[in-house]
Amino acid sequence: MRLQLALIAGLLSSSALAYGDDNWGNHGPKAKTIVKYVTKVQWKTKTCTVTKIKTVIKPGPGSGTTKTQTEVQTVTVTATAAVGGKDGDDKEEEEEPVKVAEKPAKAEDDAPAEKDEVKEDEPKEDEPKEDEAKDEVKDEPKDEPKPAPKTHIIKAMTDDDGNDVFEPASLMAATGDTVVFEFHPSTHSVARGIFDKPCQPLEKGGFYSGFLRVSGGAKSPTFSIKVEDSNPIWYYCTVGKHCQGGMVGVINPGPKDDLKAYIAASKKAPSNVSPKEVNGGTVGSPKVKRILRA
Ligand SMILES: [Cu+2]
Repeated sequence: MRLQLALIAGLLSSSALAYGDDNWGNHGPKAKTIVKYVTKVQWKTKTCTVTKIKTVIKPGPGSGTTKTQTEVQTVTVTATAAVGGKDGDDKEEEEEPVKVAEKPAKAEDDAPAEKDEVKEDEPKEDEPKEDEAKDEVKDEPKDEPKPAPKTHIIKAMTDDDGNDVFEPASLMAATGDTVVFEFHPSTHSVARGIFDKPCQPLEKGGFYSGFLRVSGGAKSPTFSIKVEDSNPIWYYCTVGKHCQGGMVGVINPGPKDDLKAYIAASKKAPSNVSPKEVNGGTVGSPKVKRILRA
């Protein structure tokens, strides 16, 4: 294209504007003629403008004076209209790389945007994030089992050595968990106690199953309680001297809580006190006769 316009400029300068010379008239032998061609090429519009400025200087009427005549002729040609052909096209193609070169520059500027677009295309990669989200959702159910109540079983029983015991005597349970006291022969109970006052019931917020008498081979009755918090739950059997005999236990003992100390203190308890009412739990076998002792 540039060469195309340059050729046009040359042609116009040499021939297209030359016709004006014939119409200029006679200027006399002493006349001086100056011809200038100003060529302007506008690449954007692909036009070439050639301006012919012809100036004639000749002697004036008086000596020492001159008369100047100036003529301006302008011809504007659009390259595409003036010259076609494969060469021109090829040159245009040659010029395109320049534009292409500009495009990469823009491409660089747009590069982040393209990256963003890539990111937009990457929702496929974001899908894993969704998967992660799903995993998080999956994790939530994993967390849900925490509040989901677990059931712990503590057997109130007489061991092989004839000792009345809770088995296990110590366990950890989360808030919301259920602890099921399972009663085995012959007769036992469970009441929430106080660490500092062994074999005595906790008056408020406690529980008591009543006496549950079980014969051999019968289905074990149960007494279920819910763990309301993480505080230690001390408990004991209120039957006879079972508490003094060491039939005590604890749920969620603290690091400084000592079941052995509770057992030792219970042995010295002057009395084994039963709560006045069955409370604070659920008896699992209504058919079993509960005996309430004041
Ligand atoms: Cu007992």
